[in-house]
Amino acid sequence: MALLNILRYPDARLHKVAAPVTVFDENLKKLVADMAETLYAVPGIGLAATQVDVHKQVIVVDVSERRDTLIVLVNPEIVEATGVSDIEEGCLSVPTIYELVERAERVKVRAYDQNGNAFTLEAQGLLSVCIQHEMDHLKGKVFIEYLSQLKQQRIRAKLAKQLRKTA
Ligand code: K1U
Ligand code: ZN
Repeated sequence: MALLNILRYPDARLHKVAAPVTVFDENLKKLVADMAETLYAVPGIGLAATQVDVHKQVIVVDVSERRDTLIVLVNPEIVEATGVSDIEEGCLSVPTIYELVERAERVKVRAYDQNGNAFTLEAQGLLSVCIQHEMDHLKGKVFIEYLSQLKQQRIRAKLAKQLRKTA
């Protein structure tokens, strides 16, 4: 297994649109294993393949307290969305920024696991918000792009300042 490098906003590669997975092979299993290892090491509660510069529709999520309930979503599709959530979001690609984004409170998601088995998942609360956030990454959208231009400008300035400090 290997730890993967996570792209940082405003890297243009975060805006690439991920392609559906068509082959469920050993390469896909290795990608999922590496993404899971990276998720637990960082740590985060979700990671999309886009964030590690792999432009395939693959997501790993674990919102459990014991960090022992990994969910793998390949080619995820939201088939039902209800309610409005008010959970603040963070992003491993936009460190130190936490913002509220309007999301559905509950989603029903159809997806495949890394072995090609289809399943349906009903999610609510943090799991629901996390899945929606990760699915946006697969579409090339970063959560701060829901915010006003002024807020986005301030965030970009803050991130640039952080980068100068660590350089
Ligand atoms: O996509 C990402 O960058 C991961 C992101 C997911 C997310 C968090 C909160 C709401 C929606 C989506 C993160 O995991 S940020 C880190 C984080 O929230 C966390 C890290 C360790 C323990 C608990 C939470
Ligand atoms: Zn993110």
